[in-house]
Amino acid sequence: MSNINVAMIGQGFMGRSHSNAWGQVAKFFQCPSKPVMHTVFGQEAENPQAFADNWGWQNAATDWESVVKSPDIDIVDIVTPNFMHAPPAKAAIAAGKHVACEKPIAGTLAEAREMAEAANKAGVKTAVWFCYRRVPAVALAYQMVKDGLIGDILHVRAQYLQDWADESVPLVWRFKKELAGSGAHGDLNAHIIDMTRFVTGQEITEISGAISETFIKKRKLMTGVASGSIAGGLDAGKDMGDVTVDDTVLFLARFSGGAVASFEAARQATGNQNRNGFEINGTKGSLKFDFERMNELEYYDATRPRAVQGWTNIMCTHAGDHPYVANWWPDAHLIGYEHCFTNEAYDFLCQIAGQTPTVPIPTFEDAYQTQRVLEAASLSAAEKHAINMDDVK
Ligand code: SOE
Repeated sequence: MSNINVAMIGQGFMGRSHSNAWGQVAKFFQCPSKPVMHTVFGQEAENPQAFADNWGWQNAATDWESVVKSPDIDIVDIVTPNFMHAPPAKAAIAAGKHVACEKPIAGTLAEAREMAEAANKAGVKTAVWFCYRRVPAVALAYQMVKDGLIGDILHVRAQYLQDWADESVPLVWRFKKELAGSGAHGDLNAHIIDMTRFVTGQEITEISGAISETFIKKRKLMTGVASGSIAGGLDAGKDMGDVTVDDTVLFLARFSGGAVASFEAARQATGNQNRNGFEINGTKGSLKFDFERMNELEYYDATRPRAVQGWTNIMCTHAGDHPYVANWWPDAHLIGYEHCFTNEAYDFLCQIAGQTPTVPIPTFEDAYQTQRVLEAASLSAAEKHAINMDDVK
């Protein structure tokens, strides 16, 4: 098996989940090439050598420009905060590398468009880590919809609710528009826009209305952590820094197949720690998913005799019937959040090798379509009117 050298740009929470994925994938999957954890980039203040030593990266670097151009590197994987997605991605594409990037692909629509156009022109393979497509239950929902098991889709109800962003959280990069692009909207609605586009196989054609709110308008500055001090630097000299992004965005939409939809992203939805999910109602049945019960998919089969119709709870852990699980554990031994990243690392290696991934991978072009919806919803909330997606390029 040939080696394929990976460089990761960034560290942090996603750096840990991606390092785990690149280190595990060849152990659990028959990969078309063996990923080598070649180099990790981090800022001096983040001690990339300690990170490399802990996670098994062969080299550490503090100069991402040279890393992405290195002839030793085949794949560049970007896990930096949103404002630092486009520069390394465009440089890596220009150097002919295959590029994977965390979501949302960019902080702005213009950057997302530039990244997609550059990738299309260069002909390199790209992937965006919308990891929830690779939850077996979500991949099963995709297959069930594709097989017509719930008929024509009428309603899509999606929410991604968290409750970590209370007043104790200091002003980190996620709360600054210059660094994140948006708040819960780009962080969480991005996931459910991608997930519902994936499961339904349809595009959003209209944003019918939207609302955005920032409940906590100022936060304590923090220093010492690179991304945090960057955020703090934008408010240097003050005790409290201004939050310049949303805490929650809700919007209504229409899908190309005629369904109506509601989306809600929130970071102070007390009691919902990582409640990412959907309910999709069709003419022949319905599907319900809740990431806090990520191994399960609920299915209502309306073709059954009315007397015995009811919600069925499918434990999506049966090898051969449910995607990915044959590579993990026996029935009901369950998988977790980190397995979705390893599943995606495998599918990206397949995509690069010209093989078909288990389920479609969101490329930069695909993620640009999600970014268009994010932008349209933000415009709708700001201008307080419906937005036709044809008007958002
Ligand atoms: C924080 O909201 C976060 O880490 C997101 O950025 C991730 O994309 C999501 O998978 C978990 O929550």
